[in-house]
Amino acid sequence: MQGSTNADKPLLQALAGQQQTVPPIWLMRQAGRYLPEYRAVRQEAGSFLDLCYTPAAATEVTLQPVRRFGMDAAILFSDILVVPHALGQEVGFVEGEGPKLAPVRHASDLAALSVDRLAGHMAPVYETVMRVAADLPRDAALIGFAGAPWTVATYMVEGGTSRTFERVRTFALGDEAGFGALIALLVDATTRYLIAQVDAGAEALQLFDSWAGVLPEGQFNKWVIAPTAEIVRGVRAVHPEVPIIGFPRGAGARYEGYASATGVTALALDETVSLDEAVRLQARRPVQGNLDPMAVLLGGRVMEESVAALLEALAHGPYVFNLGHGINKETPPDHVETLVGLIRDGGANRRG
Ligand code: 1CP
Repeated sequence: MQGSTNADKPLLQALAGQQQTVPPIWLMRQAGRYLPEYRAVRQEAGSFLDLCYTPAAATEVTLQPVRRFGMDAAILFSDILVVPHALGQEVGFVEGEGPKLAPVRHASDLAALSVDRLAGHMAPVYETVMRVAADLPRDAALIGFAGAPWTVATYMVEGGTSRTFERVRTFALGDEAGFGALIALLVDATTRYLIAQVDAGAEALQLFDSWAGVLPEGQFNKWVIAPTAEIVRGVRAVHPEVPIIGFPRGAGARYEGYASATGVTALALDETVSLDEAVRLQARRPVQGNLDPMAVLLGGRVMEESVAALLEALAHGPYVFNLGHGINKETPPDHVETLVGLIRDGGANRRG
């Protein structure tokens, strides 16, 4: 787009399987409330969803962490819940309470949802992708994303964040055909949405399956692995080269099976994955992660030692530095600045 190539972009090189002297770094939720400049734009924009659908404002907050910290990637500023919103579900974000959705509880509720509205609804999001792609420094990559069907379905069925997941779990267990129809709708919408993000300029994709860890084996195969595999196939049919990072948070011992069965390019590891296991997973594909977000919140020696251990274990193979989950909103921005310095200085020391 600006005459830059993968060779200029450490993130894309790492996702292509190349080990880097200094691993590329970005952080999940790197744009957000811990940054004062984000809070200022957020206040101007009105609601959180208005911010997601206003290209100038969304472009600005997408670029803020790249500007402030020199991150190796920008991640599109949006949310996983814009997909159910585009399908016709009522979605709102209540200050201090999180997302609230008019819940889908039965197969019959699906009649109100349609993928036909997706392209029009997402036009401002694709406009944001184009603007960010045009404004990004040439060595930084643009990551597009979506929620994976299981995780998006948890919000659609529970009507918001859940601790127990009893409604979505009993729907999935008790009416496999009905719940399967919801998942199929999400597979279709998510595949189209990701393809369009790449068309608009996204250079890598991440699928967030934040609640993958709550499912028992058979259900994990049905509602996490199979739909993700279908999305990966669908996106690759149109964009065979685009790297796809899978994040089945909490998958534990099932990370390897998830990676081999879905064909994702790289694995994002949550902070519960041990370094030994991370090294084993890295033997077969690039990995990303998995610093405990609490170590960055706390900063100081705990953060330094955790970073050193991660670099020692993972910087000898294809590796993208990141957290195991989103950054905590109370994190002081200067801890993030120190963190980026630790990665880059650590890499520089290893060079010599
Ligand atoms: O007040 C605000 O400004 C809203 C806070 C906020 C932000 C900054 C929400 C509400 N979403 C986002 C942005 C967001 N969400 C991004 C943007 C890019 C970036 O990373 O910088 C991304 C990738 C997401 C993804 C997302 N949204 C996930 C998957 C990752 C994860 O954290 O597990 C999930 C589960 C959501 C749902 C969501 N959005 C927002 C809230 C409060 C929640 C609920 C979280 C929960 O249930 O615990």
